[in-house]
Amino acid sequence: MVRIPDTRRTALIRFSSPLRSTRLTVHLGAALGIAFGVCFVTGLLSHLIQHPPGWFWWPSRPAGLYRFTQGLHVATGLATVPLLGAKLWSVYPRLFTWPPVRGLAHAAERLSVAALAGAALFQVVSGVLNVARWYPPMPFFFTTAHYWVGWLAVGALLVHVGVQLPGLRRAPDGPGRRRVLLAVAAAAGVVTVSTIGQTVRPLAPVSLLAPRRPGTGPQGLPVNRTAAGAGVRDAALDPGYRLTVAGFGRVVELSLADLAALPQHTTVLAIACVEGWSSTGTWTGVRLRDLVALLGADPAACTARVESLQAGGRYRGSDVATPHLADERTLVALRLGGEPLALDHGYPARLIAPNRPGVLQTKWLSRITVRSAR
Ligand SMILES: Nc1nc2c(c(=O)[nH]1)N[C@H]1C(S)=C(S)[C@@H](COP(=O)(O)O)O[C@H]1N2
Ligand SMILES: [Mo]
Repeated sequence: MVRIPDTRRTALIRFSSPLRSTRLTVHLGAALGIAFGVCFVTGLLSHLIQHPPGWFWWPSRPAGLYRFTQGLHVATGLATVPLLGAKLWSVYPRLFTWPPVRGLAHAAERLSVAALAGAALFQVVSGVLNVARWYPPMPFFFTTAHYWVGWLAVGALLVHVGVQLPGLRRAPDGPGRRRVLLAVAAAAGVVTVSTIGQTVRPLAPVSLLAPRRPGTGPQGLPVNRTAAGAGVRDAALDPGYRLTVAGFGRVVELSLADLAALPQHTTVLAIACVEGWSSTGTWTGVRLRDLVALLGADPAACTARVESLQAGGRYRGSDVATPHLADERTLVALRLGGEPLALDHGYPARLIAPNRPGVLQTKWLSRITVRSAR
């Protein structure tokens, strides 16, 4: 590895502004590393919950855990915006050092920095676009790209830290480090306070930058995809509607009146969207495990696939793992806030389960297929 002597390093970094110093860069890097680490782990968790490999197990309690981890994912991701900007500002003069490459090790180092900066920018920009649900600038499938570039960023980050750490033990300081760090911390604070209201209710009024707020929308809950958007209006309003529950060689067809005649339960649970917003509702309906029991099956030994009236689309169905299927708070909800579900919230019936991403809370249910777990 090529070591630049401290004096030269200082000279290179100082470039034009006296505020730049290696120690500032190190401190920004540490803050960025923590935010990035939390963002990566919570993002990985969200991915595993949505695409569970065989070894993965996710409980149904505590009910609000996913709401917390995904809120943290989006909040730490957004906090990296000012941190990343300041960090790039603090080192950008180095991009113009001459000669641009001093040997193989230096070339590898510069390449890893380019990969890191590129990946970090991609994650922040694509994440913000997804929160804003503005997809035209992303000609790829957001979830897959965001997931794999996350791994790329973490890999490049580890290389970067490994390369830089040995030379930073006595990083030279600059005069304005504290002021710059305070300014960056303040900027990160403003970003957090102005967006976290999308999931922390008391801060909703100052949530100027959050595209969605809890408490807005029909029945006081934001809508992710409308019935018209999903193309289910006619099927959902059809008086001949039946919910099919099938498995273990049996098929049960339930009308809305049949469902309403089964024991009703009420539970307070949040929709926690992967996009970072969340909102709490009071749901009433039939326990999923009671429907499974209609088939003569033991809910504690089953999983289920729930499907929507929606004909196509990635989110028309979801899998319910055993902990959620057996949980007494998991409902096929018919009512929200004491009234029949609004059409846009999944009328006539939707799934609502504790500790699950919003994307798995399938609306406009048409069929539940129950299988033995294993
Ligand atoms: N059938 C169906 N169900 C769905 C979706 C969908 O697109 N189709 N979107 C999901 C997503 S991403 C979220 S966040 C929640 C939002 O529920 P709400 O619109 O009632 O707030 O519904 C989920 N259920
Ligand atoms: Mo969502």
